[in-house]
Amino acid sequence: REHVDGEQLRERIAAELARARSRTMLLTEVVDDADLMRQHSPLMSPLVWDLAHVGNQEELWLVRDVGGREPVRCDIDELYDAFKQPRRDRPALPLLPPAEARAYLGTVRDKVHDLLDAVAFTERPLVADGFAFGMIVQHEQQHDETMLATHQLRSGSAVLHAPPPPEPSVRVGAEVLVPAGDFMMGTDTDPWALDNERPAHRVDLPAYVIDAAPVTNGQYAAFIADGGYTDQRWWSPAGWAHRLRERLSAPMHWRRDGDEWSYRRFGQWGRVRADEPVVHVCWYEAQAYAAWAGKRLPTEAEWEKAARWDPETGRSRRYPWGDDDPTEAHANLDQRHLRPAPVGAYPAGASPLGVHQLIGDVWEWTSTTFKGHPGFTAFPYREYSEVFFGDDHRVLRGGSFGTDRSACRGTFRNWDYPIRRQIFSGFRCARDARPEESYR
Ligand code: AVJ
Ligand code: FE
Repeated sequence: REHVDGEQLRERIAAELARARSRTMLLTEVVDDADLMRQHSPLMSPLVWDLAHVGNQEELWLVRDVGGREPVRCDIDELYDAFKQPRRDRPALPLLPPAEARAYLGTVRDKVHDLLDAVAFTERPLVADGFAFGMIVQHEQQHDETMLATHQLRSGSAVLHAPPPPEPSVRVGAEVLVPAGDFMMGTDTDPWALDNERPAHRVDLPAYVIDAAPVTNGQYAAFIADGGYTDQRWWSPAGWAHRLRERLSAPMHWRRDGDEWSYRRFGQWGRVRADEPVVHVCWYEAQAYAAWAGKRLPTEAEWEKAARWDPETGRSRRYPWGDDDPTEAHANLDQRHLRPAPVGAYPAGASPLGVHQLIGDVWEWTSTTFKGHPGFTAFPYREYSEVFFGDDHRVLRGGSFGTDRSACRGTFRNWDYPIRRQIFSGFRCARDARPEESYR
């Protein structure tokens, strides 16, 4: 483990906690109390549940566990336990009203600052390199992305506004060949990496070809225009059944306007832009598109090798551009723009092989079901990821415009059911390399 000076670490933690909290506040201050208490979709919690849940997790892990302090209030643990309360039932719970929830978050945060001053970053795994604090920062930021998805489902006028992302500054090719060979997947060294990203392990892959950019609205509209949604050939049996049941005919939030598609984004209708990555598609739609295009979804390992493998040194890096943390020039993250950026907008974020926009813009579906890496150990709790291992969930990679940089890196793993599309999900395609391509 890298040695980090305690004072510097304390400052970094305080800054990251503050950054997460200002986003939480923004997302919950732009609507009134009635709106915060309302359920905008049975898929989502009322925003006021996420709000107090963020404070409750911070209390459980930092105040009680790391700090060994007296509970702030144990009477609400059950209410904000995601496993005891299914999302659809949360609006009926006796939740803390917004003012009380905000006061609770403030009390917990004051205690956290108090214990942060006193904590020794010993080798105890929970506190080494400030791990528990990093986990809580990422937890709050993940709920901020969930709250942003709730905002996208909310009806009524627009309350969130952001400047548009940068325009394209380079032309991006169609595909990139990744040569055969092994690479290091996962990590042992990233101090705030979560349990499912560990341990690092070698994975050998045959040569493959991956799209240089996420599939765009223009490409996806061509699939629709070609009858992609009504041609069973492209769909898996489960995907076809789901398509019929839900009458899917376009990405979520799309509407036909004469010859064009429009799209409702955070309460405002606008034209679908052809060069922007498609978002709000489920895994079944992504899989059908890939089949129609004569390709397939990348495996999770293929995605990660494209994002991290440095052909020059053979090393795996933290990000496509290297080991440095993301800046505004690298990727569309941090809810800065509230929409995916057109392809070609982030040349500085490309990988050495020329794969663009792997980080940010849209979460990318992979063909892989969510399992532990070989040698996985749950830490610090089974309910973060281990209880979701199995065949039910597909892995998504790379983060979206709604993801914070603290909860996004080349090893970061997200997962969801293959029917879900209220998340900021898109995809890119891959295919096996043809023999004449791999021996160039
Ligand atoms: C990793 C995004 C699937 O939101 O369900 C939040 C993150 N875990 N609270 C989720 C999480 C516990 C999780 N995802
Ligand atoms: Fe949570």
